[in-house]
Amino acid sequence: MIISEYLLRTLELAGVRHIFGNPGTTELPLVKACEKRKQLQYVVALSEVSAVPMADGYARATRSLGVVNLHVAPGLGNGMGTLYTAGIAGTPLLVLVGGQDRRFLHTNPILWGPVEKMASAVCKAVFVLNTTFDAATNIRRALRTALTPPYGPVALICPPDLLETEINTEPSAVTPATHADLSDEQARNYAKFLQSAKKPAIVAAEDVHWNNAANELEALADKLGVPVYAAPYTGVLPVDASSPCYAGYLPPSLKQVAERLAAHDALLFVGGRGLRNTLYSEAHLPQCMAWLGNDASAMAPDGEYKLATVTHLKSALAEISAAMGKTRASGTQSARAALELPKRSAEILHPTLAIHVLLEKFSDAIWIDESGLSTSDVRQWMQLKAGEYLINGSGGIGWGLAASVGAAIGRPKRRIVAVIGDGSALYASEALWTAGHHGTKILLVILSNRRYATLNAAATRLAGGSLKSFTIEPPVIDFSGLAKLYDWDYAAASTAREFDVALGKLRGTLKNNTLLEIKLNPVLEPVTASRHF
Ligand SMILES: Cc1ncc(C[n+]2csc(CCOP(=O)(O)OP(=O)(O)O)c2C)c(N)n1
Ligand SMILES: [Mg+2]
Repeated sequence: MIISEYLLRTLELAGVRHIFGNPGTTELPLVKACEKRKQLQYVVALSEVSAVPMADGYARATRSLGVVNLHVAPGLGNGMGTLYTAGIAGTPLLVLVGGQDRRFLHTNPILWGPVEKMASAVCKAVFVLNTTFDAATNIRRALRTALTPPYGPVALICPPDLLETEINTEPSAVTPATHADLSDEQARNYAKFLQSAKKPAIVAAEDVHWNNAANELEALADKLGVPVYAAPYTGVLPVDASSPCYAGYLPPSLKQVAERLAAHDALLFVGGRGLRNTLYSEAHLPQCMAWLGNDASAMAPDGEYKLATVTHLKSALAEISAAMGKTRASGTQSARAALELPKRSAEILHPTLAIHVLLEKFSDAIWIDESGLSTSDVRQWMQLKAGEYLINGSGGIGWGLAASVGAAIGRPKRRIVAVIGDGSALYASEALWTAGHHGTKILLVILSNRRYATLNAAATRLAGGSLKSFTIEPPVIDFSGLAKLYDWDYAAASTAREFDVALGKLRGTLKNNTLLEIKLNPVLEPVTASRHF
């Protein structure tokens, strides 16, 4: 069979059903081979800027490998910002990069460039199909590396002439490498670490999702009555937000993190590679710390871990619970501090109330949140399930809208709600076309404050006040035009009364992809805005 068929059949055996990409000449063999497959579909995105987050959103929402195809040097370059994001959030992605036909590579054909060098800046490993002798092995090697933790993007560079060449090898399933379980002694040490502390806490991050360990984490936390914080910028919610142990997301300011955790004398970090933070602040975390996760590059945020083990979290957390023996029923009270809502007025639409109503109405949805200054409000009141609240995780905006399209393609039976700031919505808005083309039924809520409000909040702290450059009007961006461009339904609300009417029309299953624009008065800030940094 030809190498492209070998590649696709090997991917199918790993459960891959979609390849997201923006194709070019170098992709002809791959696209042609995809069209011959029954189980596997090539999903066209209108740019690489949307193809990568689509594959990432798909992977996170389905907890499986995402595959994305990028077109030689310019295509890979366009995808690098969001490949970076997938790497930070630890998403397993296989990146099929179009190589250039090797028969004329020496003539410097257009689109050619240092693709291996470029890919290696944002991928954990880069493999190349060089000859008929190494092609099958390198396909298998790339796939196995992508499926083995710590997860992240893995590149496979595929010259089209080689993809069309025959090899005499039958595809078979690739076995990813797995992490070892904890030994009895290790499990006892972690149990002792938690049980000998007066007031321990757990800080959880993405590995919990990828290791399918949310239930075991909750059981462990419950057993001791320990609160679970999501580490700042965690790209996938690691524990049910409705669980009493969920203590909320830590803010990305080290100073605020230290304040939130000050009452705890011991911290167990579960997954993650450290605390992602922004805007310099001095902070000290004097607690005794331990770590469990998939990536040995994780560093203690302050000092050194007393215990650190690379392991599979699902079994490790269950082993630690078992090693604790019987504990007194903890009867955990909700670990999340309550906060009062602003007063409702029919003629005003407060951003906090808008988020609160959306969370109540769509509590059963998978949420993609890139709502700028409103993100802390979402986390304050959300009751979403583990794995069903997604954020970019890197701070790189322009990810959420396209990620929601990938999530909707991967989870067609679920309602997908994306809440996106007006600035963030415009980095890769052509993803709306792919949604229309595939008949998804996404509810996209755009928070239209005609500002980069987040940057103004930062400027207020660092530069003495808002800056003119962060106001993105005039002209006022007309999101009804964007909806029309891609054949989405459109609704808008600028008062609580209009918002109620618009939501009333969104009952049940949506008939079409729907863009709901919330026109906000920028003077009204989300009540948790101060937690943003
Ligand atoms: C890829 C990328 N480019 C630029 C930025 C800088 N940035 C941070 S927040 C922001 C504005 C977000 O605006 P919007 O989505 O409207 O949300 P708001 O701040 O208004 O709530 C920008 C440009 C970034 N974080 N990532
Ligand atoms: Mg905005």
